[in-house]
Amino acid sequence: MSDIEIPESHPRYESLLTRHRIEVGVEKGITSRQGLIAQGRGEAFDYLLGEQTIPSADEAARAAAAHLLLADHPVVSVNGNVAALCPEEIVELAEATDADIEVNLFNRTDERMQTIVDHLREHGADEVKGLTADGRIPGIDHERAKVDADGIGSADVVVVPLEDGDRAAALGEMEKIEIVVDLNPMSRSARVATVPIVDNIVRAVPNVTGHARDLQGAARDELETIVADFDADEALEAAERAIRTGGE
Ligand code: PTJ
Repeated sequence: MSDIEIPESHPRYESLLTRHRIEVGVEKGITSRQGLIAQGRGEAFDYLLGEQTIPSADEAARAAAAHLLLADHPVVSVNGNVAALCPEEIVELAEATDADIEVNLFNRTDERMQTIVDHLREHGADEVKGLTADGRIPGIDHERAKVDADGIGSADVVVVPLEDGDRAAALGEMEKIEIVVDLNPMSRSARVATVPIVDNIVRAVPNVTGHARDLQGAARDELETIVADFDADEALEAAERAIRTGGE
């Protein structure tokens, strides 16, 4: 199954390709089997959004880029779905924003951690954090709480794509600026985010990178204005409206 060819002319080419990447991720031990279910949930929302980046998600991506450029210590968190879907794009985002990359898993095992770290290195990452696990996110149970003290533990801005609600809330309690990528605007993660990007991770990550490159030379006060002008509640409402109207 993992070596099927999907013709580019297929009307659902992008969606099928994304599914295929997740399947390969499971076969390689990168993605958890639960990751398949998570992908299915995401796809349902993506379908309702018209499988496109809606304008409010683009604004959120710009605000996310501004936050990352203003940050002292930004970190991009990577789980098994993200590693399978867009490893190169994550490396490019980290390069464009001078961010660390840290593997942080919901279903954590040492073997999966190492497989994902190696996979990201094969896709161009120099340093990947997450294996030291000498820090904790307070308020959640043991395995899911593990982070690197000099990574997510001490980050001021964290990108958490496809995060579970508990951990997103706990990271928020740590006073970190959280950029969440989640296709479900009603999910707890999207609701606790400083910047919720309601878009498919495969579109959102390169979009944030593009905005970061555009804003690279911008003055600090311009970046601060972009951040201040972004309204998370408005972005979530716009996404819910788009879902009701089929992405219009
Ligand atoms: O690799 P691990 O062990 O860290 O586990 C990762 C998963 C994703 C399995 C774990 O975090 C999990 O169970 O997540 P949930 O609670 O199912 O939440 C996943 C959220 O991501 C849901 O709200 C989905 O709508 C959303 N989602 C799924 N696929 C995508 C997505 N959002 C953006 N892009 C996607 N491709």
